[in-house]
Amino acid sequence: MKNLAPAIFPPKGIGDAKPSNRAVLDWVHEIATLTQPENIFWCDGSERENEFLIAESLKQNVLIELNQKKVPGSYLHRSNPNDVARVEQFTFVCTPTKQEAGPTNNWAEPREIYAKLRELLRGAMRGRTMFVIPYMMGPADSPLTKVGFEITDSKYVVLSLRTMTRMGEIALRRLGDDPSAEWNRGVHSLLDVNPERRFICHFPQDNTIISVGSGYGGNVLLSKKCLALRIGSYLACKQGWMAEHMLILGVESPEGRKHYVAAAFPSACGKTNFAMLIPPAHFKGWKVTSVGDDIGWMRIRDGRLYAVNPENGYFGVVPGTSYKSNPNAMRSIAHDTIYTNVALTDDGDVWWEGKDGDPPAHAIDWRGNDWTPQSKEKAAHPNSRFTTPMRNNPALDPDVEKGEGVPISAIIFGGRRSDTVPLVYQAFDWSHGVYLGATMASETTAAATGAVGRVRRDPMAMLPFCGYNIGDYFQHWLDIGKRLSNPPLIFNVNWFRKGADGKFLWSGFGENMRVLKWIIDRCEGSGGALKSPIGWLPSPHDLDLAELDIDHNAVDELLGLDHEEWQKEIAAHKEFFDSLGGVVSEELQRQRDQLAARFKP
Ligand code: OXD
Ligand code: MN
Repeated sequence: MKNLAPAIFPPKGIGDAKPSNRAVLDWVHEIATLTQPENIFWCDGSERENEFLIAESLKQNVLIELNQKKVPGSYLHRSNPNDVARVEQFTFVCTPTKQEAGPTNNWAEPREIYAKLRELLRGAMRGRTMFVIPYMMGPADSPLTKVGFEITDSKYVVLSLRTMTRMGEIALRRLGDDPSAEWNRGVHSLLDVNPERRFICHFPQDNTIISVGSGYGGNVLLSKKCLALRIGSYLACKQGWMAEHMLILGVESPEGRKHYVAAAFPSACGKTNFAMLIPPAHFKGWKVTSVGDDIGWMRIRDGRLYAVNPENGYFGVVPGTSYKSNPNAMRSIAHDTIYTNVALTDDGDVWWEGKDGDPPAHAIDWRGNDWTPQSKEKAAHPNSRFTTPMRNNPALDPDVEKGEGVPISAIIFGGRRSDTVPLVYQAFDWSHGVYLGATMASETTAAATGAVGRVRRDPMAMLPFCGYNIGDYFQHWLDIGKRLSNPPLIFNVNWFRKGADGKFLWSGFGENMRVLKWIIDRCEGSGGALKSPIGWLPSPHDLDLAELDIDHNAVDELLGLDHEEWQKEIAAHKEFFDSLGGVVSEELQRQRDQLAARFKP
């Protein structure tokens, strides 16, 4: 087997930040005995450690140095071409009974899969360094904050977690020495990066994750999808809070009135773009700030939902990112960024499809091959990524570190739908809003392996991330609503509706401010709307469309309801609920019956 991650031997003072918590030490000892690494590297998250690991990664070709004048502090990583996206088919929720994992998760019996993983991990780190990474998810003083440890044999993981989490000493301090304290155990090994030995396994009852055989971020940065969403959602249900696949943004009016909004869109549907939206010139004085671009943890306080972003950085989709589509993302990734699977230009810069300017005459593509604009292959992989600190974002919200979180006025659901679903509408109440979330659907993207462009139901954008029975998850949403005296209003948006010519009807990006403004108006009780069978719909004059180049027919189409399409949609909702095998509560079934009844003359 090719040695994918040869051991490194750090100088004194690096790699020796051994934690003092007995439970952690015992666990590390157990994993080291099993995997037999050459040495153990105890990460402290310091600058010195980071510099050392970057230097070693450059030597071992884990990173390629970019032109430091063009993209200071930035590097390129190429993952194995067989390993470029999340692998939902190899992702498991391992609960004592299949019923606890529910109908939407792959399930494995814990004892059997532990035994299988143990065999795969036996001796897997021979000749390699085992890194032990302490990290914290959430602001330092938040009651929602969780501590995790990731053991890994990948330097790319260490360097990425340093950006994506609050890593090192800060996490050790938060954990303390109590051996019974709650913390997540994450074990990752590249093994031989073979799809046949690739498993991403979650053990919610043990607060444990084991990921083998992959080096791709979504499968191996265990803080993110694995802890903050799959294990997080399980803990949230047990402990009475919410872990959601949501961006969080702040919107401030020229008069200084501020609202926070959380929005759940499936992977690669524009969460990062929406979180970093820059209002068009017409909205002079309006400000949008980002709290988070992917994950929101929310808890109840004074009858309202308050949210924190558990993450510390962005792991965003690169292709299509430009100064036109997302200037704040471009500024964020202009320095101190790890790029994965983008193209390398001859002058050491990075390039991807959709970047501003002309394509380079020659580049090295994401696989390491020569590329020219005439090449049939894409230069950057469609799911190529940037890993960048949230501090790089010029529009970072000032309250991002606030432990109590930010109060949420509205929750938005959305997906990629060419037809049927209008640009925006509002649920009648919380339960109806839960129904909107539970039945949302989207055309699939390159963020996961498999067919692209197929409409699939993706409840609350959590289909691949809900770590327990989806029926219990829906019920948790309904129960949370009952505890809120001042619940957020719930909306559904669709930026992706197409006209008969197959072209998008809505220009999206910054212009989404117009939709956001209507949402904020509704939160303030001032926005107009018409009652429709699916919820409150704006009429064209309820949206501020001034100075927007769009014709009336397109607006009518964007806001229109086609009854025939909706009959199909309602049938698809029924089919989806039926496919879940009886786990959907009567309350949501009733919502569907009421929706169908509202379409009857
Ligand atoms: C992501 C995803 O990487 O949702 O955020 O796939
Ligand atoms: Mn995501």
